[in-house]
Amino acid sequence: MGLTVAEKIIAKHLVDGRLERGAPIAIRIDQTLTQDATGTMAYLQFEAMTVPQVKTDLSVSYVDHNTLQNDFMNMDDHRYLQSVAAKYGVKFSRPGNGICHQVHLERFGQPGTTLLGSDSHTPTGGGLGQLAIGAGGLDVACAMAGQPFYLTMPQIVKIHLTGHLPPFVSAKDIILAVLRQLTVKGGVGKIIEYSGDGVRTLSVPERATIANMGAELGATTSVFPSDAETQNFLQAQGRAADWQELCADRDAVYDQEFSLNLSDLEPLVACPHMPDLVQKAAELADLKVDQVLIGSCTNSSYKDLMTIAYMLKGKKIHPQISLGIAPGSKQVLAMIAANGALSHLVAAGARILESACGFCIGMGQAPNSGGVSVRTNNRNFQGRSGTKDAGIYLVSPETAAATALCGRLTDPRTLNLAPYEFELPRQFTIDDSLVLEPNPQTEIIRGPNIQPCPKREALTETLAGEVLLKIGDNITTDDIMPAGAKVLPLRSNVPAIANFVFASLDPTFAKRALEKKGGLIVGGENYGQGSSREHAALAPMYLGVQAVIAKSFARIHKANLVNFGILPLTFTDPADYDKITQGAVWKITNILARLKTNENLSAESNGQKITLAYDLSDRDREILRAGGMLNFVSKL
Ligand code: MIC
Ligand code: SF4
Repeated sequence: MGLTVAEKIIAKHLVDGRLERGAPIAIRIDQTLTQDATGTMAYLQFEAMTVPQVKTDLSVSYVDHNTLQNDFMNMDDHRYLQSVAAKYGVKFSRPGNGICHQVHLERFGQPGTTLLGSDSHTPTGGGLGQLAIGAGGLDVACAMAGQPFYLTMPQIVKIHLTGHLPPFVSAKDIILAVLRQLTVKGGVGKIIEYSGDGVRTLSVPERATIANMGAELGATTSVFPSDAETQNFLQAQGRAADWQELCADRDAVYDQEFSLNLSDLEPLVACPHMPDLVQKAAELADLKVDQVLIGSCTNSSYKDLMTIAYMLKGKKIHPQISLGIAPGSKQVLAMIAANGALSHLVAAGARILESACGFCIGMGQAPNSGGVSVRTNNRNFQGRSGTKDAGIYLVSPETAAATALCGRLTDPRTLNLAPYEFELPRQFTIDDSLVLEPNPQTEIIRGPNIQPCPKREALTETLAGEVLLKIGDNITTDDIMPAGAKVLPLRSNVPAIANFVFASLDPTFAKRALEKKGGLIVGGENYGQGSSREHAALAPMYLGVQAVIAKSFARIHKANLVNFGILPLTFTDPADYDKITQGAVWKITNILARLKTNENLSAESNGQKITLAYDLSDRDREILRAGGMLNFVSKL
């Protein structure tokens, strides 16, 4: 039986388990990436492991999320990250060098290798044929310490692409079409693999856009084959030696198959407040828009910026629109500056923003109240932009540029422009001077904002806790642990950031949890979707949360809950969700014994009884019994 691309990479890296769907496996990790918002904790945890140097082939620490530097805290984090990277053998991509996923694709990703990143959009590397997976910071710290990454062997879904994109229809429209079909939970427990003649028509940055937003499907990762197009890209990045061919065998077996004819696609829009609420741009033509933002790890490549420069050249943006553009990397910015494309953007009226995550994570550019903001990034969760009642519409760069010109949401095909013929440069501008090489002699610098990672006690046999919060389906990690300019500077200070847990859903949560000395959270389907931020588990742990009972969980968040010793439990009968009311006290008994034998748990409140399940590997259950990963590894 033949193998898929993902199976080939996993087979080569398998250190434990069998290549069987649903089986627990462990894979060797070749490369890691971290970013500043998750990185400080990851390196504090790595330091606690007392490993002298990272054991991966390559580890890179990026600073891209928080570059506002409102006060000392932010720059303190940068200093800590720079010094800890140097000491332990990690390359350091300085602020200004660009967004981690864009830079990693350009300068470091390699077909056929594994990449583990403390950011949910790490799968961007799938555009190069790399098996790139997002995880919590602690899992990445373990990978840097030389441990394998443990996961459940995902199902593999094939999306067969045929045809070619019509003019002004873009890679973003492909992934929006996939999201419309599969929804934000359609990818949970799955790897999405792209194949077919249509793949050949897509450049690596376009493939990366699609793989990037596979995160919004909840997928473990997405992966493209590595072909002649991949070779061209790597060659143009001066990295011809990093290329290897990689494609699925003809008789590879998939768990699900879909096909998509690119020639039939049209410009699409994800409407507020979920990336899968997809409509045709043409259907929203009456929507008046206040702001357009182009950038983020989804759509800030050289191709994206050249395309919008072509569309805006010689024109002025609509007077009602504020247009912000953040090129994804220093390389992109340097190239559009050198070839004059930047001047077209500036002349059209764009505000040029730093090459960083910026608006995508609510670090500036919050829309006006009740505003309509059309953006090229990947998440439009309510409030993430910094303005709770704003509506965020996710689109391609082409649709964004057309909208900036017209002031209303505009299908770019209606501008009747001649098609833009993009050609991949034969040689990208290469200047890695903002990537610092390690130096083990470096002394680590810790400002007052750098606080140690808290631990918890080992699990007890019985747990009794009040239901502190009962919430519905698709709760995101942005709901659990908001980001934005106020909260992000506290990522290295868990006691301080814990005050903001569930702040936008229930501002009293943190206070109540502390007063009650912890308790339980009850959620619906797909609890914890979105970002990989482990603070969405770590901060609740600090507040004493002992278990989350939900209808189902998103992959990365579930792993983070286990890492921090919080039980991720599910209902055996979904109707039991209705039996639990906020404020009630539930008691769960025989926990240690049942986790050991992998049996369901019984919970009881005022004479009512329910049975709770969990889907955890032997190792996960041991980690929970120990009270989390840090206790678990210290016992090894
Ligand atoms: C995001 O897009 O939500 C982030 C910010 O990049 C996060 C990481 C974080 O919260 O630090 C992610 O996607 O993992
Ligand atoms: Fe940064 Fe946004 Fe990408 Fe997250 S999704 S890595 S915040 S650009």
